[in-house]
Amino acid sequence: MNSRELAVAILALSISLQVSAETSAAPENVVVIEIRDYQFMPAELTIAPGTTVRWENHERRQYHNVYFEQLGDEPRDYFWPGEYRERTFDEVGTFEYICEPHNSSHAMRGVIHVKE
Ligand SMILES: [Cu+2]
Repeated sequence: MNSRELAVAILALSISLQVSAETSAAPENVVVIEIRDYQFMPAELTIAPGTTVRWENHERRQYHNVYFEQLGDEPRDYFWPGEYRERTFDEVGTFEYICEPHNSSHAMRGVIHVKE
């Protein structure tokens, strides 16, 4: 194998590894919102009814939470880097949420639009 063929083989291998890493991250019909630098990414999301949203904490050492006051959540359900929270949205509507400890300090909030 010459060096060009080797480079192509390595490229093909790295592409297949990326694909398998992505597909194993979250099940189908789960939409991931990443938390980094005190932000929900994306902060605004539109989904169809029945979709599950997963909030993943990708900080180095900061905990956060996902607090839907209108849904009667516990405001102190914090989760740490490497952990996540999930919620399935069956009803159509607009659902605002905040990170309760960082809403005032970092404007850390988001909104989920559930539409048919
Ligand atoms: Cu937070």
